[in-house]
Amino acid sequence: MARSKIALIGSGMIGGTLAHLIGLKELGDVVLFDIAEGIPQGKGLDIAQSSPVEGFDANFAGTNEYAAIKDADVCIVTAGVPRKPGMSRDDLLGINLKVMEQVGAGIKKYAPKAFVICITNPLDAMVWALQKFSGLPKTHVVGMAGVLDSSRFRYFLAEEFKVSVEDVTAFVLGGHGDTMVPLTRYSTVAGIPLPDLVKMGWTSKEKLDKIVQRTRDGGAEIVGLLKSGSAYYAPAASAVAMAESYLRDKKRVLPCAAHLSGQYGVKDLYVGVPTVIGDGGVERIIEISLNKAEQKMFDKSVAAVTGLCEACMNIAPNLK
Ligand code: A3D
Repeated sequence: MARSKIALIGSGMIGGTLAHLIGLKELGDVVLFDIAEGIPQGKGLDIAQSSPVEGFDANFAGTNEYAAIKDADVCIVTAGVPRKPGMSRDDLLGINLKVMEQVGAGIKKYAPKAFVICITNPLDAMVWALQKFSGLPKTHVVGMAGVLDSSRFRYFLAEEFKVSVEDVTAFVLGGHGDTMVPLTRYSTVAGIPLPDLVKMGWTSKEKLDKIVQRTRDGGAEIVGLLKSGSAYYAPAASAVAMAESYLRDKKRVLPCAAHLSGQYGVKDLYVGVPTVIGDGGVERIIEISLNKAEQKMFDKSVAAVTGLCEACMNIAPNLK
């Protein structure tokens, strides 16, 4: 059976890390695409030269031509610019929207059957625009944010409770931004919900609130430390988990920015919700019931995403 073909549109910090992880996991052959000449070719060659040491088989092709992504099974999009300290994700909107138009046209022409995972920020608006520009089915265009946000939440909780990260599950809803909604009552240690752990004296409500806020600010914390660019190891690992669930039909339950057509009372918008990802793409959207406080936070998050999509339509009226 032929290996899967995975196209990485954007070969910067996340793109290069994606290529390396895909090789290590033997998920398929990789095409690294970028407008910068030499970068995708150099990264591809460098990673290929690590394969004899690590013992994995995969081809790595670097390119500046969209034709090279022809018939890709999966496209992971990181093309665009990342944040610098002091910038919000939304400050990237104008530049990255133009990039999404080019990327959407390239995917439409050469890889219309691909499962597309968008990472470019501001995520919820960019994935929405990418779906429209590419015209691919909504089940096959999805945004990576929730896996990363919940992974950050899980890591902070494991650190607080001094337990393995493996035994912590976390639930994050809403847009990828300051309005994201980490849901404590759906987050657990080995099945014990966080509010119960507070009652058991494992932590306090105040400490939990701080962890929730640190999760919301997780991206900015890394941007502040790196000073140029944003996080890339954890974002790449998160997108690879989504690609793997699709390629291996694992049907994992993963929080993703998915197209909503009435679920949670939201129409024609991409917002972070729990999904099932299998070989049909986003096969299911899981609707959980929210209490009043959670619904209020979710509504605020949806309003922020709506505002960003409206800003996109003002720049690119063909998105309407
Ligand atoms: P970076 O290392 O700058 O890589 C971006 C690459 O895109 C560069 O190599 C550029 O040359 C390339 N590029 C620019 N314009 C185009 C174009 N028109 N066509 C093809 N390639 C192009 O950034 P990065 O890899 O660190 O981050 C990539 C994106 O991911 C940024 O928008 C970040 O804000 C975003 N990001 C999102 C998350 C989420 O959780 C959603 C997390 C971290 C970063």
